Amino acid sequence: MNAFALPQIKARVESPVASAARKGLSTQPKRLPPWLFYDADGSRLFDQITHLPEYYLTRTEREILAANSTEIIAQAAQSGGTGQAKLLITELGAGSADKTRLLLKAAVERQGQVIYEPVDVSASALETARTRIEEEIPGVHVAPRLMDYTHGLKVEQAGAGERRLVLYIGSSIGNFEPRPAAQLLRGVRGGLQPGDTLLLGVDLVKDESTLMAAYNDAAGITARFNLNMLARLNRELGADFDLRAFAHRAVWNQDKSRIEMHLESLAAQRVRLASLGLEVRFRAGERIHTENSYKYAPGQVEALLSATGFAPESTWTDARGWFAVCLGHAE
Ligand code: AVJ
Repeated sequence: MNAFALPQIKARVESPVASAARKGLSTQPKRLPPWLFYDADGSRLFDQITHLPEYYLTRTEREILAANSTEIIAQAAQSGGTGQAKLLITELGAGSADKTRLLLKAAVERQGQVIYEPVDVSASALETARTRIEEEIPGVHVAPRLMDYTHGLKVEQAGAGERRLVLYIGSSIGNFEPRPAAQLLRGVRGGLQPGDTLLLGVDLVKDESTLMAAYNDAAGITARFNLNMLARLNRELGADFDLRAFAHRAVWNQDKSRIEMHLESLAAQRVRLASLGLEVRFRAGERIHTENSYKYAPGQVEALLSATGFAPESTWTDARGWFAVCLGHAE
């Protein structure tokens, strides 16, 4: 093996962005995965979405957590039988800090000190979460974990007298089709001990006009968020997508109980992705499927938990029944 071989080999390994684009734009129908939304610009746009009047998800879940955080923390600490445990709080994704803060405060009130482990593939998101949380909530020690939780959760076992509470809130599970969603939760269960708990936040089925408005906001921020995926490929892969030649489409798929987001080509066109050496053709009206956002029917989140090794304990919802947060313990 000569010393010059290694850099060459490395250069041939495609980045996750490059291989997602190559794969997704070479298949029919075309698709790009939703994690591609979240570069720095996309994360900023998503944050703006959470403040939109039409986007009820974030503020509804926050309202549920604000009203019930003490009870949620108490149930998690006592779950699966007698005894009082100290909670160790793990969050899948580092992005929902604002809502997490409500639960961390309740945990600090109950037990004084709390270890909080945000798990994310983005080092910068973890760093932001660490500084923000440690500054704002005395008593919380942040222990970031840089990893991809979609293929199983590898965490240390909670110590004696301790229990882990895993947070998977914000309707993040909504991006996954039923089978991968169950696989993901089974992978989480695999990292837990009986008595550990999972708090899962899901968006619920509601009238179509409310759902549609949340993904077709009047200010056009969701459109920019969707189109940013193409802008990102332009920036990172030297692609030449003309953003004016694609349009944001969000539709309600009643059969599958999901909002789908697509990018629709407004003309027949060819796009070059320079660093992939790839040219992609589009027909007029052809779509790239960028996201699914599943909406759960009452009882479905409990069924999903039961099917993946968790016994559902309690479900909290808002007055309109728009969003649900469900606690289950590992069996
Ligand atoms: C972050 C996956 C919960 O599905 O509502 C917001 C992402 N997409 N607007 C969602 C999103 C369009 C969001 N999740």
